[in-house]
Amino acid sequence: MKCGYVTILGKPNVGKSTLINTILKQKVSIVSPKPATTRIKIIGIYNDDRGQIIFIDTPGFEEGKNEMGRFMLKSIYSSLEETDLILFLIESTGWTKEDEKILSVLKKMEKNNVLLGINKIDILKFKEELLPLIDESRKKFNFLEIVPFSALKNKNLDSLLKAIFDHLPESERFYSTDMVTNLPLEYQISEIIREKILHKTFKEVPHSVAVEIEEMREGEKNKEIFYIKANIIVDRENLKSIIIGKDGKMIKNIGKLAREEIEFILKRKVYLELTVKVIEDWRNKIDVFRKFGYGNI
Ligand SMILES: Nc1nc2c(ncn2[C@@H]2O[C@H](COP(=O)(O)OP(=O)(O)OP(=O)(O)O)[C@@H](O)[C@H]2O)c(=O)[nH]1
Ligand SMILES: [Mg+2]
Repeated sequence: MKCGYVTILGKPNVGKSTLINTILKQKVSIVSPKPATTRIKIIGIYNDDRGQIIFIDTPGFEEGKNEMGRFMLKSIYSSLEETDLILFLIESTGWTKEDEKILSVLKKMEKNNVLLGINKIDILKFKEELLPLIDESRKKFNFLEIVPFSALKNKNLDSLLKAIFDHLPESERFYSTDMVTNLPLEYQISEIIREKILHKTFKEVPHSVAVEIEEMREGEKNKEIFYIKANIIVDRENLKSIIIGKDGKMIKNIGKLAREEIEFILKRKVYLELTVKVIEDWRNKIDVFRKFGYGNI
């Protein structure tokens, strides 16, 4: 039996979280078309007859622009030290400067346990374009293997899983087979709310938002209903009105989408109360973003 840790590494938006969700057939990590969606290390556990893979989804690798960003980067480095395998992702459209930068870090760390995943092959018009890219990649670094796939369209993920199992150590499973993620329920719920906000906002707004669960309990009168009170935190006063929207339309819409998904996970009716709060420059306040669950290494 094989078992071990696989850290997924790559620039923002390359499809790390999508890959984990597709393999686990469950949303453990939120996804959005905006870069820098993931903020913490998220663990997703995959099991089959061959053994167990513990995937670690990391935030997109980029220079920390604020305290939170620097903490995110630190947490990526610590995963790279501890993991059995590194799955480095690039896009099928070719190597970018950002990819090269990540590769230089792997070289500097003298890593010899790196698989290269080429994601988003569905956007290629001609599949022949892959061969030169694979050749070019092989010349750049001593990857254990190079596997092209599409995380979104679930293409060639069998080959990826095979490559991972081939290179994992022999071991019994670390986690019981019914465990899919390490995320506490409270954090899963706050991430679902944040995901809906990410899909509805633009430019700097998505990055400025955090979600904090203030209260989570059974309804007082009606025990069937689960009551959740959450605060949407923004880092500037003028973003408050964007989140609330004209006549409160935006926040209502975010609340409805989030509630439906939370009800699906909890398998019960939910009453979700959302409030918008301003905490000036929260991404530079360590004790604040730690409280939201970010920056825990
Ligand atoms: N066409 C296509 N799009 C994909 C594929 N995989 C992911 N995407 C899209 O790419 C965008 C980013 O996906 P994420 O999974 O959030 O990317 P990430 O690497 O986790 O991003 P960060 O958390 O910001 O670092 C989303 O819009 C996905 O739907 C793929 O195989 N094909
Ligand atoms: Mg992500």
